[in-house]
Amino acid sequence: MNSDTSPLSVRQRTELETRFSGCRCGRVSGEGMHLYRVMSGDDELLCRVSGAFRHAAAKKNEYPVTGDWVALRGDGGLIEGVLTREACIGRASAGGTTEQQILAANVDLAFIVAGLDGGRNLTRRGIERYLVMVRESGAVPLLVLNKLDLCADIAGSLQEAEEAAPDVRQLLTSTVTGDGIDELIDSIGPEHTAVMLGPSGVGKSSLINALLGEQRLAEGDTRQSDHRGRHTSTSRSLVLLPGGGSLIDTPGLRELRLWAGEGSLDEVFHDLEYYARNCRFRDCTHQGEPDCAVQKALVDGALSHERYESYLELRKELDYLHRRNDEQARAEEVRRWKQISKSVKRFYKNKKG
Ligand SMILES: Nc1nc2c(ncn2[C@@H]2O[C@H](COP(=O)(O)OP(=O)(O)O)[C@@H](O)[C@H]2O)c(=O)[nH]1
Ligand SMILES: [Mg+2]
Ligand SMILES: [Zn+2]
Repeated sequence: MNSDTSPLSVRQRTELETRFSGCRCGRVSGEGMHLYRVMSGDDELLCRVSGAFRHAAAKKNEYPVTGDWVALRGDGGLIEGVLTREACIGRASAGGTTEQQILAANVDLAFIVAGLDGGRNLTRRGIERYLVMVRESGAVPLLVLNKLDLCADIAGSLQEAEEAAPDVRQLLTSTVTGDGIDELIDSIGPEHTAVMLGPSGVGKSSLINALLGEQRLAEGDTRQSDHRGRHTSTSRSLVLLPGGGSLIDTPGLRELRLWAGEGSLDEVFHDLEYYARNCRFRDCTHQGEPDCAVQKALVDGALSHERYESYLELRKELDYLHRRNDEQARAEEVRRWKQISKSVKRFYKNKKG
């Protein structure tokens, strides 16, 4: 990557020059099992992480992900390190461990894509959930309402989206008619990285192909009788846009378990937070305490029950996550002390012997 035009942050550039002097810089554009596709200058390389990297990495999420800037040794092929990430999109990883799984690194802009073809492709809950994830990352969210050509009730859909994401810019698009595609392109600055988020089948890959002006990514055919979308993307990939800027495609997440702090939730539900400021208790849970201003807004009809319910649901999920994380941190602390006391004992034993 030419360091004069690359969108590396100042921090990352400094890191490259100090910690990884003599290394080449590249950007991860795809991930396999143990292989990474890395763009560096005009080259596209298949890389592995170096032995030293593997040795030093303590957690899974320290390994490269799509969008990462990496330092390559020699003529490439070996990843020596991952430059400290700027805004990352992440979720709680599936399975037993409580760890954040990074879906895309170094993103400036996040498109939350919903389908206007009715049914389950546009749900307020879905939008709110994705929005919490994006707020947590620090990237700027933008709501893309796709399949405009299939929309029966545009005004109604817009209002629903507006209620779920009151202060987020909306774009109406169709990959069939080409509506909104130019605006979508214009929203991505030449040095920006955007990511496509949203459930499977809403048209993320189709939108990227429309932006590229070619069929680069596999699109799923929802008309197929098995409905499983044989061709839908199963991995993340980063593409460069002709006019500058990069775009990361993500496969639809079957399960979006949130990884976020209270602050991100409050940001998404700032209408509710606005009322909450007038609750009698500062730690009011808005579930029956006296003088609760949120309950009052519900009774007055200023706040919809749907939104209130969805806030409670997401907060419950995040509370659970935070509790789990605390427990895990405590368990790790205990383990660490046990290890220390063991080595202290060993030390004295060896001294005696
Ligand atoms: N009618 C219509 N169909 C679309 C539009 N965008 C995508 N599709 C179709 O929706 C299906 C899923 O698209 P795809 O891009 O694979 O969705 P992804 O899973 O979000 O990447 C495919 O059959 C596309 O042809 C659109 O704007 N209008
Ligand atoms: Mg796709
Ligand atoms: Zn309250």
